[in-house]
Amino acid sequence: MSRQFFVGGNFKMNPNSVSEKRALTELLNQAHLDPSVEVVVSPPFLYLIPLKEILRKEIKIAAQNCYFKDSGAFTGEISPVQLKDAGIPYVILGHSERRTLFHETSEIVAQKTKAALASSLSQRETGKTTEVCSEQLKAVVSVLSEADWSKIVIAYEPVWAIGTGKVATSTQAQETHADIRAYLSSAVSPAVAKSTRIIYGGSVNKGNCKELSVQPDVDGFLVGGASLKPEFVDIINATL
Ligand code: G2H
Repeated sequence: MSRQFFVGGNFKMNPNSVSEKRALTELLNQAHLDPSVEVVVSPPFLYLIPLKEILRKEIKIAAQNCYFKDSGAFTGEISPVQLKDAGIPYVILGHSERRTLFHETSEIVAQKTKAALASSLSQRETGKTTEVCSEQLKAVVSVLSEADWSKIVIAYEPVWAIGTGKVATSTQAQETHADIRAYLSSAVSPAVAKSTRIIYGGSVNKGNCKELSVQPDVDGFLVGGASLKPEFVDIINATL
């Protein structure tokens, strides 16, 4: 089964002004984007609906977080049910910034992933990459059935490459992606391993995206800083 190339723009806590937001929207609306790529942008909560309304329809929108309860007294949180109701088909869960700055554990991420799926929403220098990936995936695997995986895209982001300008080499990325796929094969099933998209994140830019995109187990990107710039279009079109 061939996996559709996926490019996500993780805007994080940006942009900071309406004019920046407008410029970004115009850029994406006017650019030629490879129609075979699934493009998803993830702005802060405040801009989810406005962006959904003004962006061209083939670009999907993702939230950057959600809680694992449907509703209730959880000040400052948003539920997967609310995202679904607003027509937001994706949510980024388990980003390392959430884990580090907001103390989200793998168990919390697993609970959130399970809750998001129930609503039908659609680490190398230390030598611990495989261990960290397995620990984080294990928590998710333990709460999901085989059927749920069609709605999941896994992002591998080495923490040392996030916003640092330091990108994994294509060989490093390929090795880790292959390891993650092998883990899925043994922990879930070979079919799920074959069909699940595993994307790379961490200082992706227009200079390094092409080489990464040709690696057999790299199925797309999660782009931070560069998703706020015109080069995001080059990254979306990396495989053209
Ligand atoms: C990693 C990535 C997007 P950046 O967090 O999630 O950000 O491309 O800025 O390293």
